[in-house]
Amino acid sequence: MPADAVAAPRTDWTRAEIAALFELPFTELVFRAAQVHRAHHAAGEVQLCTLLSIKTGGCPEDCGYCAQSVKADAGVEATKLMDVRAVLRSAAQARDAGSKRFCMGAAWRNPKDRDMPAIVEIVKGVSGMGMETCMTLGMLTPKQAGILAEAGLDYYNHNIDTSPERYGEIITTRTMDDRLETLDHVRRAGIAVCSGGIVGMGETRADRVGFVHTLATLPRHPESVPINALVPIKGTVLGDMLADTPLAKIDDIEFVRTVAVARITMPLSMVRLSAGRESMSEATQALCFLAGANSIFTGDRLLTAANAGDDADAALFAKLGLKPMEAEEPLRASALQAAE
Ligand code: SAM
Ligand code: DTB
Ligand code: SF4
Repeated sequence: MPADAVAAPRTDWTRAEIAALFELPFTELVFRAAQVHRAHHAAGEVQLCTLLSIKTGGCPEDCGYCAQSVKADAGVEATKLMDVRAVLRSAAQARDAGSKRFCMGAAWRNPKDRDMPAIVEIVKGVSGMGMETCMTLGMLTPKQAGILAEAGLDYYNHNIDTSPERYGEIITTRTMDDRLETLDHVRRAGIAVCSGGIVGMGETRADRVGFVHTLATLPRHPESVPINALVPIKGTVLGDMLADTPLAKIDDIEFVRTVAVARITMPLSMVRLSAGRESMSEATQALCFLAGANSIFTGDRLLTAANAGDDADAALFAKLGLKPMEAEEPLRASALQAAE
């Protein structure tokens, strides 16, 4: 195993170094990423996460990719926060189906303080079932992050989505700095960070470099890095734009390159092959697993969009000889501590 495959995680990556990784011959890049993956993770295992939308639609933010924004006309009905018991019933089903992590998303700019008691009850209830908990509720104050930590929340998902340069073209109702501030509150509260973004929004490779660079130079790498391929939804700004220019869809090889560069630059993190698998070939997904992706969302629905579905995933895992990850690797948790 080459020394750089087992090197401690670095947070001083330069954009030039990251650009140079993207420019490697494809097979060389994937080979290096696979070496890094094997040095730090059980490479034949993939973490299965279940996603539930606990509050759908009617979101005041204007994220150009999202069907849940009030600015979108994607036919998503706005709902209130789900009843706590209904969330817990859904979590119990996920646990019985073998899921180890339950991720809950709300279409909010930020939670209101009056929402927090129900959120706390949900976190305690799902944790009590023996599953890891993850929530994505929008921006948080330091106090709200503290309340979630106290309730026992394991992970908070808050994506930076794209490069700092491109951010303002995709979302105008908040800034990248707002996003980074919430990540800081989450980190300081002692909750593990889940942060990634979306590729295939018509960005340049330089944007993909800037996106990975922002994550890989955070004071500490996110424990989970979701890489979403844009699901182009009719009625959203980006969905409609891409429908008119079909060639704008992200090239599969460039998508795999992004996964590989995330794996090399953030060796200890879980890299999640997130949205977009439903329209991805088995071969592309296999390349992503080879390039170091080791987590997926299961089930036939993401938040509003379709997902690959359990039958398709079971068939793919059988074909590739992959196994569901039993629990988070202790090696990783202790190594992350050591890297502090
Ligand atoms: N409102 C919260 C927020 O924005 O942080 C949580 C929910 S939001 C839907 C979670 C993430 O889903 C977004 O940050 C984005 O990265 C991803 N996402 C949303 N719509 C998507 C789409 N059409 N294709 C791919 N990823 C998408
Ligand atoms: C993430 O990065 N991807 C998930 C999760 N975090 C919350 C959400 C994907 C949403 C895809 C579009 C939809 O279902 O509306
Ligand atoms: Fe709202 Fe999140 Fe969708 Fe943006 S991504 S519109 S914040 S639900």
